[in-house]
Amino acid sequence: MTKTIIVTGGAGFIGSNFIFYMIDKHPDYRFICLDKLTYAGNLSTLTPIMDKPNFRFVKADICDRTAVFNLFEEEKPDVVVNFAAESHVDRSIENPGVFLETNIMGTAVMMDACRKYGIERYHQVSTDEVYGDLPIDKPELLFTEMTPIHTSSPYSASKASADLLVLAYHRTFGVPITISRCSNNYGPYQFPEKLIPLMIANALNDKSLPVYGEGLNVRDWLYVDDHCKAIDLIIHNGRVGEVYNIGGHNEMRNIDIVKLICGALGKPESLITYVTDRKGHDMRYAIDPTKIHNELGWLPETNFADGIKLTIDWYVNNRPWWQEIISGDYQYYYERMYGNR
Ligand code: NAD
Ligand code: TDX
Repeated sequence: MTKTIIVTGGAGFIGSNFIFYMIDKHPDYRFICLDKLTYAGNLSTLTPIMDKPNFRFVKADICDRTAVFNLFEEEKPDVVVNFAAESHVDRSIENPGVFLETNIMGTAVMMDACRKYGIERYHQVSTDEVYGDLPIDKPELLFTEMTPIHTSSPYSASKASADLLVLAYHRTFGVPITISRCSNNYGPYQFPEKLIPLMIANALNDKSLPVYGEGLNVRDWLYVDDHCKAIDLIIHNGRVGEVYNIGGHNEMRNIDIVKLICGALGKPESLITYVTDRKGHDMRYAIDPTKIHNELGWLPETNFADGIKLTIDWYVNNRPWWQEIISGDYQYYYERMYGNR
């Protein structure tokens, strides 16, 4: 049966990949992308689908109650997938306010709209960072859905707050929700402030590669399409009220990723510069995806060797996409963040 799906934050990294994946997989569905187009949103990313009859782009802020309610009234969505967020930990350390506004208050507005107009499913895209971090020397420890919330940064605290609010709206008002908590994503269209695209862009420009601390922090990397497939499964078959962890058992140290990028691009490792560590830097993330595997049959399909090659090739072949970004306001961000580090 056909559905109308509102995707918030669909002009960003994962949201745009999700829309591409879904519009291909469910050509009979209607998709509405609601995005404020912050520094992280890029309308040009959506050019290939902009003229499709089953796609509509709406520039709006999820905190704007009137705009969100009007859109619900007009479109009567069956499903909402909320990707819209401030997503970069370093920016949340510099300026927490907008994280609280968008990630918490914006989610509250989305929940109120679902409550008022009714919804078949509201899906909240959350993160493994809500669980805090794990020690490096206990590799057997993984985040499960039962791991207590224990946040480190204003970003993760805001995402955890949103999760709690979503669960509260389910329990108190019966809003049919699901939540997914995914590990670090990588792939095409990721804003070059995040580790992998930043290192690729800098290496291609023969700029120094700023590794925080000693580069020993571990992240559990997942190719973005695998995340999109998991969300598709959850919104169709996931149990209402449930949280699903998403991750592919692919733990890597930051320094090893940066060296791999140097090798793949034929750049010298002497570009690597160790810089002052991130405040409150989480040591290790690692997801236990048993629940989503057992209940929904999800397994990651892209291994890291293939995924990182696809990603590096994409950045090599799509220079205008990221060069335009790094020639604008991004320069001021880069100077503030890395200038005296
Ligand atoms: P992103 O920063 O690339 O994109 C965020 C998008 O949201 C942008 O298009 C931006 O314009 C939009 N947006 C921001 N504030 C808005 C507002 N107030 N109203 C409407 N739109 C707004 O982020 P991403 O990396 O694609 O992450 C998407 C979601 O997935 C986030 O909720 C994030 O917390 C979560 N997540 C990300 C990762 C990751 O590795 N990137 C991992 C797990 C979870
Ligand atoms: O210049 C850098 N140097 C560096 O050493 C940058 C940008 C990052 N790092 C380190 C910090 C982290 O240990 O690399 C690791 C990854 O950093 P990010 O790409 O900023 O990601 P992270 O902080 O792990 O958060 C990401 O994963 C969870 C996303 O940005 C979040 O939105 C998601 O929720």
